[in-house]
Amino acid sequence: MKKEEKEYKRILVTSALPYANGPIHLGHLAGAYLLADIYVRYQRMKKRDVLYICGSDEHGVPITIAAGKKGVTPQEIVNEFHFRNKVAFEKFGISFDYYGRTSSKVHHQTSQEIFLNLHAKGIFSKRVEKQLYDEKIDMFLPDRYVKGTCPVCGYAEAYGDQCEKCGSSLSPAELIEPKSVLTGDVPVYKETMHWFLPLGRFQQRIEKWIESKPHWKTNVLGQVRSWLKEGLSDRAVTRDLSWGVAVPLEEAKGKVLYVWFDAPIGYISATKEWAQEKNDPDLWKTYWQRQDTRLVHFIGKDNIVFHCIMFPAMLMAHGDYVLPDNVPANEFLNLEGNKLSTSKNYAVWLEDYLERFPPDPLRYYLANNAPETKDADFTWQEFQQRNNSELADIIGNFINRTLTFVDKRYHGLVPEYGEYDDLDKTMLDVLKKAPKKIGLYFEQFEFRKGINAFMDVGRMSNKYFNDQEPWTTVTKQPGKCATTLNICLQACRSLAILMGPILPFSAEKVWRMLGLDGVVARQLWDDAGSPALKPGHKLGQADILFKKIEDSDIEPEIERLKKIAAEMMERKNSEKPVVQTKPKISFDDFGKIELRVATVLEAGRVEKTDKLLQLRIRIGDETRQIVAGIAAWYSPENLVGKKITVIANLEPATIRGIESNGMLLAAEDESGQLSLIVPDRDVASGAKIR
Ligand code: B3M
Ligand code: ZN
Repeated sequence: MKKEEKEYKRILVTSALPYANGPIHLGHLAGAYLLADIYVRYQRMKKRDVLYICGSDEHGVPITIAAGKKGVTPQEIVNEFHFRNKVAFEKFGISFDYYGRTSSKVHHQTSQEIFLNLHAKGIFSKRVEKQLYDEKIDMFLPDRYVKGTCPVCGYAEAYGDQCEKCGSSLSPAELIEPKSVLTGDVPVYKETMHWFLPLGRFQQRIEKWIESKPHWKTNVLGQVRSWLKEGLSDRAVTRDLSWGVAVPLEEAKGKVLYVWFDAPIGYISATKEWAQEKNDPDLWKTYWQRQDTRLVHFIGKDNIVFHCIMFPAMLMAHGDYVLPDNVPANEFLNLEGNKLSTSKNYAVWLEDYLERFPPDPLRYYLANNAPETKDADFTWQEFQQRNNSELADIIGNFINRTLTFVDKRYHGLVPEYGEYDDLDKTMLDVLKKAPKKIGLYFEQFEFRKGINAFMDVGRMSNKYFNDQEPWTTVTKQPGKCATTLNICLQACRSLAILMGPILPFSAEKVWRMLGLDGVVARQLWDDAGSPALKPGHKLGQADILFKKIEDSDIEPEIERLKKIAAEMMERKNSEKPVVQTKPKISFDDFGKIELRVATVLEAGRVEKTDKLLQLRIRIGDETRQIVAGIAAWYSPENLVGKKITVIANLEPATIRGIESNGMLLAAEDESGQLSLIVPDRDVASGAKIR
């Protein structure tokens, strides 16, 4: 939807702060960085006041896990990857104005100030919670530090926050036989105090604010509205961890701020550091505390709730801050048809890419194949094809044939133009309209359309060259030929400006080949529409703009990924349970299990999951509630009245906050098909199974 135009004096753009626990890969670029950079470069060429902020997210459990795996401290791991990622982004042309880091002093101070501001206003609620605690190392265990059996699918290696096999999001309390990842010990429950952000208190304000954003991308609005529909619950903003921003309260010694509380504040602290570098320490307030700032967060879809609900709630509670004008979140990028897996090295790392290819072909392919509204897939073959038959054959070819023709026939000088014929006028009109047409797409975050519109200018330029046949008119109608090549040179200059945000390195190269001073990045975007090359202007040296990519350049990469994908598939299959996966038990052990026939009285979906159903069942004259991971196979309405079989004497478990008092029996085969185990004759509910 179009948005009503509000007058903004400046634009503040952020990209999600990447965890400094590993290198940058294509999925990062396609998610939160490349499109943001195109947007920012375009806005700069529109001569708007735009500030582009990012930095390393250096706290949180991902960092401590990575440090633990490498046997280094969290500070050492973030130091390594903060600088590696900063350099890789720069080489790829991601033009941050400032790239900060959340382990900085300014960030810790800013986070603590904001926490104390909310605390002083009584925003937080405090609650004593029981958390899993590893007595051997005297440490509370964050969710990722607990492993156990998934209550939904029985996978023995599920984490406390998620089961990687069936995808269910879990809490440590739901795991069966939880174990500490650090010591293997069985953790105990220990009481601990935490501070909570009562998001429910901001539900109405956030709903009203979101409803004022009908122009947001549907994938973002869809996710936010489903969170709001379920009702916002309290979010813990403190953790019992040693690595992070210390909670600035006497009574909270040993606790740190939840990483998703401090990380978005990283945008603010990085802006403060930027302002300090500008020797104008208060300048950050102009961007963050003036309502005529347009704030745009570029993120991946897994960060929507934090940028559209939690961080705005914090800023609303604090007051004084602008709220995001837009959060154009991208979906995910897959790789050769499979999900990226950094742990299995099933990824294309930016540093590796840059050792073998220039940045622009990847910028072009990733931006033109971006997961703007649905997941996208990167293949090396298509990368090669986009470079060779689009960049090289359309843009590179047109510019090269124009420059070599002028070099040969006009000694490298822009020829004088004469009378314009219809084809000339059409071509000049295409150039005139291009900046507005492409610019509008970029303003609306429709980058694929904007890039296609740019390529259309290249296609029409080639067509114009062919239709005017300068290789014939050069002898038969020299005046016409001169006009044709004059207009082709104007088109080359327009293309250089229009490719500026997308292909910044190639744009500067074309600018130099045209013998022009200055840099494309400082040109006025709208100038792409006017023919500014003067007759007699001396061109620079023509050169190949886009080198063709050969099969031999990409085959090793394709083979490497194929091998890893095969290993992942092999591992997945090998996880398939053989007939006997558990130790033998005695008849007496089996006798302890109480198996009964039950009748389903009611059935319903469990909110926020697509795997779980909540059933009210009758066993004889007793009714009870159980939760079952069968939603992918059975709809609730088809279960009412059905006779099923259950384990009636299982310890109750709490699954997604719902007490489950028993477990139904179902069989799942290798193909993933699942069937309930049901009596094949009509026996009464409560019937004993023996
Ligand atoms: N560090 C990146 C992620 O979830 C996370 C973003 C923080 S933005 C404030 O992959
Ligand atoms: Zn599972």
